[in-house]
Amino acid sequence: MNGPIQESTLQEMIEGLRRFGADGRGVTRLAYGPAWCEAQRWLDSRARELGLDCTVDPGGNLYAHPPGLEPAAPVILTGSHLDTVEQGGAYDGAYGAVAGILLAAMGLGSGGIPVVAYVSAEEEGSRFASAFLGARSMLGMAEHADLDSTQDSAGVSWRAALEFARERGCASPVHAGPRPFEPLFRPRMELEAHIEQGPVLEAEQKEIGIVTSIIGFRRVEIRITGEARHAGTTPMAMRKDALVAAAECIWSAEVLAIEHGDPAVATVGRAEARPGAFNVVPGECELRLDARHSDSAVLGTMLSELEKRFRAIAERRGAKLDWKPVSSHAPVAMSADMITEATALAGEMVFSFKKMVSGAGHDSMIFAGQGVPSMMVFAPSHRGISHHPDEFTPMTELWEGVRFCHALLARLARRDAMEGAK
Ligand code: HGY
Ligand code: MN
Ligand code: MN
Repeated sequence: MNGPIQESTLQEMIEGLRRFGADGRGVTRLAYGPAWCEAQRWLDSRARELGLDCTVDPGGNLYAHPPGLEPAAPVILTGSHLDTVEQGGAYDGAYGAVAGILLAAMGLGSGGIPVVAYVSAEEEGSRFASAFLGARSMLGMAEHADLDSTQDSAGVSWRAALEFARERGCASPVHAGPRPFEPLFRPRMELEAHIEQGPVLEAEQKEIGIVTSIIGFRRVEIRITGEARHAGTTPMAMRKDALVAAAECIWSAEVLAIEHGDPAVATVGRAEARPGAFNVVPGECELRLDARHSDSAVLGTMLSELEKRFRAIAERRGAKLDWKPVSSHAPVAMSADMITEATALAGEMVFSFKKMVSGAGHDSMIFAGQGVPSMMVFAPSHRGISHHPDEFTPMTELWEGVRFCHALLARLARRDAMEGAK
């Protein structure tokens, strides 16, 4: 690729990436699947055209780095995730992954601590409910047993999915040592460019968001078991209808979140009733619950209250309830130092900005949770739409975010060099 990296480069790569998993409406690119593999190989080749070397790790994460960079070198990591939700948009994850590659390329030859781009394998939990498999494997946070116990809804294990990716050059062999993954680089800091996925920046006409903390969330799989019976001959008073019990649970989750007030949210994103016939009272219903709050203690209270209310509803209706937590991530603060530098820089570059809490989870929360100074820079989302095919941000606004991150990385590298010289 020749010529300077500019807005058209970003546009060409964002629009090129969206083809992988495009399903006529939105983008569905599930971790380690065929579209995901093709997308990762395409990004690898584009990064090499920009003068970077690329390495894949055993977790299927792609790194784009200065040629000849020693593994375990201290670096600044910048990037985001490659996977999407089902029927998602073209910017969630993709923007930060492409921006990371451009930022690493723009940093070539600038001296100081190297900037390394990461494209994490999986963040959403769309295929593997436990979520953040990418960032967790980047940081060595997994046991060999997890590779078999972590399975998708078709019963395909993480290990088998990695094998599929490895056969396509998208992952390296799992380590034989005590842990399957070891960090490839030592991140001294982590920076993630991402779309806001909410309406605030556009409504307040701010160019960027400086993320101060990321909300905590819990996810639970719930199974309600009643009695499947004939829909015509079973009197209402003699039913144990699992779907009606589920409906009351779903409503009680909304009531509880409203009782707590913002930023509390609770969502049941999926309800699957069986057998699903017109003329059979549903005997079973599975729910997927996601609840969030910026305060860890309140989040814990919300979850125990939800479990209590759900169990009371099932009991009153003569149904059985199984409650299976599948992921739990505490709220995390972003690096105060990085926020200070970003705020000062925004003033100097005359960027309109807003400091804000992220209501969405991100890879950065895994880095921050492991003590890596981390921060995020948001670009606005048009009408706050995300996790939807209509997700959109004008390219000029995405490019402004890259321009800001480029200046911020240079500032952080200088600061790192000065601290190193002390
Ligand atoms: O679910 C989330 O908050 C993120 O988009 N994975
Ligand atoms: Mn995301
Ligand atoms: Mn997302």
